[in-house]
Amino acid sequence: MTFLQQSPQLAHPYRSDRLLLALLDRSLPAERRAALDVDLEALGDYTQMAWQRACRTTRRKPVLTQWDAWGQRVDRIELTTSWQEGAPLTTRHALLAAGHADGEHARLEQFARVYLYHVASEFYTCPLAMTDGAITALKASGNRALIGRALPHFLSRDVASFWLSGQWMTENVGGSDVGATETIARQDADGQWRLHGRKWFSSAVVGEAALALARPEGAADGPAALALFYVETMDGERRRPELVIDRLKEKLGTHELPTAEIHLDGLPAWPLGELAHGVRQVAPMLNITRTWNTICAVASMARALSLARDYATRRQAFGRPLIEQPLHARTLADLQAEFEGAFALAFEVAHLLGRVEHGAADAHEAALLRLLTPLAKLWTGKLAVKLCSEALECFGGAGYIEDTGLPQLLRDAQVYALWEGTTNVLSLDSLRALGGSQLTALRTAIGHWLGGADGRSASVILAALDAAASWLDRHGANRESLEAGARGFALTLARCSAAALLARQASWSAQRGDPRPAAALRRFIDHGLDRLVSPEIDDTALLLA
Ligand code: MFK
Repeated sequence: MTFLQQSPQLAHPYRSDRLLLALLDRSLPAERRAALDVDLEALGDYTQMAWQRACRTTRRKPVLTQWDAWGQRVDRIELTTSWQEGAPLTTRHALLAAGHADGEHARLEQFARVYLYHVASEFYTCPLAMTDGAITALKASGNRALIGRALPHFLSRDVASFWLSGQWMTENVGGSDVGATETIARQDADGQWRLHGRKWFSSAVVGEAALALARPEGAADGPAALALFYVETMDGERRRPELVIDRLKEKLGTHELPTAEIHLDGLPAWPLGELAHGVRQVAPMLNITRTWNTICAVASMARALSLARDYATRRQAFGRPLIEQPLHARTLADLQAEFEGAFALAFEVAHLLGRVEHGAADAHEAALLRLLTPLAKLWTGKLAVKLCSEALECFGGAGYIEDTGLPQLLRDAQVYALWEGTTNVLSLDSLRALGGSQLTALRTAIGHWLGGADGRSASVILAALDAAASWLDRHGANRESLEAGARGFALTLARCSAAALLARQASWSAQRGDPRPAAALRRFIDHGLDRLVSPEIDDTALLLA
């Protein structure tokens, strides 16, 4: 053999990430910035080690053993190496506790950790997200007994006392339509609530606790009659017999994540609050897990681009490295610009979340957070699939070969658009977040972010925002039209927000001699901001056979 391909090398995920470094330098007070460095360095080291290890080893999946050799039901799940490392590593580096520390920067500091750790974690971030959501929903419930019982475990920095929580909503009939939940909550002779039913997707079945939706026996149909319950899954060292794992799912991606179908056969449960309006009570959890989804989508994009960029410097074709070939360089730069927009929006949501939770937010910022959370989730979920697909193409045939580790990036990216609400469910949630009001909070924020922007960028962004506002005026009164165009509307708002945030970063970086964010902004704007569609009333007719 005369020629061998060089494999891509993963640059240090923290030290080489200019976007993350600039974000933290711009946003954090000096002493908090310095204190954070130790954890981010360590997580970057771990992530780089995990990539090198994954390149040397055959990928594994979790294995469920339902019965032991003597006929006992055991429902034991053997986890992959990264999952076994999850609890010690994440308690040591406070992936959950940091988000609930003091100060408006707590969430930013937490999600910087999540961003660095996510891909290496093999989606151990999924149960972490659920646990973070459970912490937030429990706090919002004000249920002091449950808060006192569960939060010291969920927030523990000591692996010996750490618990994970699941979120059990999805059912056979349910899916996105959570109101169709069939699980029943029944009180036994001692007044103890017990859950009976089947949960169809449980992504954190290895956890010690969960929040679950169920219909109190005798309650009416529909979502408003559901209640939210807290459950524990373990009885000392063994799983409670009222929780049965039916099987692990075979999924397109996230293979290391043991997603299970489970049966609840009288599992003891405690209501978080009133025995109704469970969706309203679980909503704080949804918004937290959607933020994790956003940050993790951006982390997958960062990984795909980092490898594609590195490979472009190594791979020689037609007499020169790919990076020197104009069309390849343009392809990568186009991806980079989209990624920079997604990064800016994702971390703005993280920062805003911390500001709102700590009472540091201005009047418009709570409404802004409510709107940007679904917008960021739906846009980054879709973009991750597109970007990972393009990034794989940058490797030619090698991007399609399983043991390069590259196809997994695309398979895993597909999940960001699905879980925690599909793109369409999130588009409709954006309308719910507006609640019939105009775009006042977003307009205020964008005006603020454009403070130092160049005139051309500012006018293009404001024109796209005006177009979205006019679209809303035109269709707001007709629910059918509004819903039919909700995705285009949401994507336009997401792109306008991202562009304005890029403009803010561009002016900060230009003052420090870095012209790259301004170049990313120009290119992002050139890709277009307006994704509005005119709703067609004959959509259904077109689809009929
Ligand atoms: C590594 C990355 C980390 C991520 C890991 C993820 C693992 C994922 C595994 C899963 O995917 S778990 C399942 C995820 N399932 C969903 O996300 C459900 C998707 N469906 C929806 O979001 C529906 O829109 C919804 C269930 C909320 C519709 O329910 P309803 O009851 O028909 O909605 P309705 O009546 O509009 O809202 C009920 C209340 O909740 C209202 O408040 P009020 O009662 O006070 O009027 C709403 O305002 C409120 N609400 C709904 N969504 C909200 C919200 N409040 C705040 N934020 C929201 N997002």
